[in-house]
Amino acid sequence: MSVTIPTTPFNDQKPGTSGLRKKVPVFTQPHYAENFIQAIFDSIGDFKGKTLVIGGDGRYLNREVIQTTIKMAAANGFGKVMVGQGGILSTPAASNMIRKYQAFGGIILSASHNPGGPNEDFGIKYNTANGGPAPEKITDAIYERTKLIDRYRISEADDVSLDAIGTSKVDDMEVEVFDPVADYAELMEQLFDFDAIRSHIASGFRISFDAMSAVTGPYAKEILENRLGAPEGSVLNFEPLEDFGGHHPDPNLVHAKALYDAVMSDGGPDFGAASDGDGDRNMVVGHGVFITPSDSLAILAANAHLAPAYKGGLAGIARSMPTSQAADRVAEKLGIDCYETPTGWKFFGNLLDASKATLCGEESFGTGSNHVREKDGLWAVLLWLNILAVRGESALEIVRKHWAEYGRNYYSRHDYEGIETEAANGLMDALRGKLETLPGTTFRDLTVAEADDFAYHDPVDGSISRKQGIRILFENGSRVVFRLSGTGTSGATLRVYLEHYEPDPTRHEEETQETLADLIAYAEHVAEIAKRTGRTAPTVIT
Ligand code: G16
Repeated sequence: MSVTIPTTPFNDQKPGTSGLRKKVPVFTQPHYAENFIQAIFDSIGDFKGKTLVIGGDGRYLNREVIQTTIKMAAANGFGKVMVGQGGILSTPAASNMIRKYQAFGGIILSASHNPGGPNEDFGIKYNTANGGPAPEKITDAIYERTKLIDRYRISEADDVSLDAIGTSKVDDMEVEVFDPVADYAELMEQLFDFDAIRSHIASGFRISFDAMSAVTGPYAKEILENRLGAPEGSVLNFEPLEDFGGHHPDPNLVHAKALYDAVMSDGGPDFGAASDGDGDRNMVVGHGVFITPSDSLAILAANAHLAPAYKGGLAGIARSMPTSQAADRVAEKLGIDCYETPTGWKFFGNLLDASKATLCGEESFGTGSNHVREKDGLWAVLLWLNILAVRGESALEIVRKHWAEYGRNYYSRHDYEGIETEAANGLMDALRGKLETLPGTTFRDLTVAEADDFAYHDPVDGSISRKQGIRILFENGSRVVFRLSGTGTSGATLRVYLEHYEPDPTRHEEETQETLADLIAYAEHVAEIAKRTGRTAPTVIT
């Protein structure tokens, strides 16, 4: 039996870069999650009798909202839901399930790399039938619906058991609880040369993978240890925990520092990697070298043909605008297109669906391909392992050779987290106001060539997305980009992206922050960060 519950709108349900992310106490307000889920169902067309995939990253509130979603799906007329066992399903695995089983769409419960727990973050995201995050026209429609919503429908059935694999019913709707790892592991076996990776590991190549007490643990255990033969203990923090052990499940140099230090230490593993809360991000570290996400995209693109799935070459590469231009150089050499999109994986969907791009990547530790429509942390690690196994060289050698061939794009992102929203908006508005006056101005050895507010014209559907970040480009090829994060849950986060291109191989071993010092000083000079935000240093440097 289902019932219709009257409700009133909340005024803060605008999806950000990747779905709706809020603190848990916001989500646990009566009707809050239900309103948003109903707004999704009201905005996605006719799904009567169709299948919905449901999963999450296991964080605090995951199980409760999964039960709510199942009951609302039944009351709204879905024919079937497929739910990851224990409520667990990584974001890339969810994308695969939607595609493989031709579901109408999916609901993913995650706040990605943000911390979890009773006072931390939670999130709800809708993915469409191609397996990718809903494009802006759908997220805009969902937001408009949240402003008017006056009722939602929900079944009064009992909770479904999420722990046993099998099928059951909620009213007329079928519920299938499935093994969240099996289909994904099978897909990875199809893409990569598991035999080559297995023998490389058997010959003594040592890897260490930090699952950060998040969703990737069961996937990494099965694939890296069980199927590829990495010794037990190669996968660290493999049990998904509701609060990620109190840590940020954010694979970067700050939050995955223990792994980084271990790989860098004398006698440390040959290769280390970490993934985030919902398994779509990756950080990769070779013994002796941290590989920036931008460099990783470029190196993977240059070597992808060494893996079975990409041996026929790439159709094109896509990167988000703030991601360094290292991949552009690879695309140029390969004679393929390189697309520059706004931040947000949803912008890659059209390019992948239209076979314009095969590999995509972002500076925010995301890399992926046309195998699903989400970025994919373990996929990136396996592509690296496949390349390392075939080339038989260390990651450090591969990186150095890549820089020697293409030049090095020194790159860093400075984040100013939790600043006042008004101050952050004021800073961006002031920058916008002076864009026209910047070309031709100089600062130390830098001369501004161009300055604009990035707008993206989607080459597939013709849509235009404006105000996607301020770019200041210098005559020597360097860049500074300013934008406000769309994934934070308190105040605003200013991101400053810094990039300097160095073609000279004798200057490829410099310290990154020193190399970027003039650009860092310019960012302060042009944006008046300290004066406007009261911050004299970034919160996080990656
Ligand atoms: C999400 C998006 C990414 C984006 C990242 C950072 O990742 O899917 O495309 O690059 O947020 O966005 P922002 O700079 O607006 O905070 P995830 O891993 O958080 O889902």
